[in-house]
Amino acid sequence: MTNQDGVWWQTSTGYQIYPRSFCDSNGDGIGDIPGIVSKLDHLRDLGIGFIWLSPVYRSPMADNGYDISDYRDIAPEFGTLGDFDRLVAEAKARGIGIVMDLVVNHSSSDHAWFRAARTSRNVPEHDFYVWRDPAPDGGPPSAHQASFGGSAWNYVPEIGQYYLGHFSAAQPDLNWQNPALRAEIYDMMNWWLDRGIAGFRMDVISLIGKDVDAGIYEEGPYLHGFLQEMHRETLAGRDIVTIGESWSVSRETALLYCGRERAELDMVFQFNHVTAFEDEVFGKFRPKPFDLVRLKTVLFDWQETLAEDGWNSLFLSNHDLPRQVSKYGDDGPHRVASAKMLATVMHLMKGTPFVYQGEEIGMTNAAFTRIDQFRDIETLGKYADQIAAGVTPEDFIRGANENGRDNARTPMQWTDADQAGFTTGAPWIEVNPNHVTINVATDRADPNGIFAHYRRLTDLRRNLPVIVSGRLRPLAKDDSTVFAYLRELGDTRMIVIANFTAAPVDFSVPVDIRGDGSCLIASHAPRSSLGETLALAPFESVAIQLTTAGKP
Ligand code: TEU
Ligand code: CA
Repeated sequence: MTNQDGVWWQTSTGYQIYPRSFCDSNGDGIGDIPGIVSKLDHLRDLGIGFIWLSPVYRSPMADNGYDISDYRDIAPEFGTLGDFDRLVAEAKARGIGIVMDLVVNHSSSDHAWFRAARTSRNVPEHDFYVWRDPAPDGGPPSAHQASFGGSAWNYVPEIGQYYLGHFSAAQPDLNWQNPALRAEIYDMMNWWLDRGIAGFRMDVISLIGKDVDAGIYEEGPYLHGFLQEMHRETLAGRDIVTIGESWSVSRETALLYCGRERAELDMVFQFNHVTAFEDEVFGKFRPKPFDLVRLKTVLFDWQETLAEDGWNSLFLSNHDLPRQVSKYGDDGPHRVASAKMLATVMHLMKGTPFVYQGEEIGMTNAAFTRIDQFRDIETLGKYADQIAAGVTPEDFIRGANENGRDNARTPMQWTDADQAGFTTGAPWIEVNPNHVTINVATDRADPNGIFAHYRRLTDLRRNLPVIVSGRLRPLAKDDSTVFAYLRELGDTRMIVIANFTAAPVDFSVPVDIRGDGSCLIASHAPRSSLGETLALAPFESVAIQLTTAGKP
């Protein structure tokens, strides 16, 4: 298969659902699978091809499902296996596949395997996890810190050993060195694939090849061997899509995961454009100022890396990241224009775009003022660590409001009614008060709304091969106000130009893209020709297909 084949996951747009916050069907304040089924027409209208469903497996929900206690069952608060099968069938009837989240770097500490593993060194499940003896002084075997705060090593007095919880104590790492464990996972994957799902998004997959004793966690020496084995045992020969999440993948290693001849994954979720703006010491809770040239450099470099082989995923938001219109655009007076602009520049690059729930109506960050409003295990764990290190609560909350994960997790805003039409009960996390103006019903009623713009983008992708397969050439790389590029396939040339700022900009149009054409999509008045300069309104974006290009 080559990149030019235009397979379904290359011509489609993905949509991520965070089930807890999407739609509650029974008034318990928690989104659920019947709620998702009731909103499938909204997604069909948006024109997406598949849903990436964040975890719905049985879980004590320490990390909202990224801590699985039974890989072959659905969390009761989300529904039943029957509800899940109905979701797959109802989505399929609307041309939408269901991509499940596969969380196999770790399980929940409530999983039956772990409950057995911690009772004795002599049960087979013991070796399904990563155990080490105490250091000579009785303390943890290494200084490794958990992502969500505290030591990554947790002592179990009954057996006198520590287990590894790279994320938290509630998420013990699975021992991929054990072949019986790997066989259990492949069997489970086949069980879901045989139910008719469209693929997997693989949570922190770059961690499974770790060498703990060497202190190597990310992209360890066993990673690609395991992924190739997984491919042979489960993925090969199936018409599915696989996306591996990795916070460490670089341009140097990307093709090891998704190179066509590798038989591993179809694409990766990479975060180089996100980590570029994190503080080296304090991380995401003390973000660096935004810099458009830096953002473009990262994104354009990835376009180049995966131009001939592999495949890009295109996203600015997900359930771990702030709302994109708040982070990269303007969530005040220019909210609508900037939401459209961000969508345009992301969706028209080469790769598969992912829309995070609520992005299609320009949902914004939460603005919490008290730590008790936050729910996220990462935010609460880091709060404890950073307060202990002398950070003030006010400073911490400022950082959490800017970059914390709860921003993406406030309930989906369906209507202007109480609780935004998300629930008839008390939501598990507060609804953003701006739902009275920002909601699906209001936006969809507006022919110039954000939803209409996204719908146009999904439609263009399905119908214009230059968007799927064209080469990308960056334009005005060093311009700190405009995001612009050219896509080319045969004789077809498409230009995307976007003002990334809240001020008007006069863009000097490069000579070889001046000419006439037709407007494919525009945030403001349609434009169909490019002269010497293009006067762009704040956050204005446009895509033009040139017909007389190169004749200035
Ligand atoms: O995220 C991986 C991950 O590393 C994030 O926790 C990330 O570091 C953090 O948001 C940025 O500070 C995946 C899931 O997407 C996330 O929701 C889970 O909590 C995590 O794995 C553990 O399963
Ligand atoms: Ca519910």
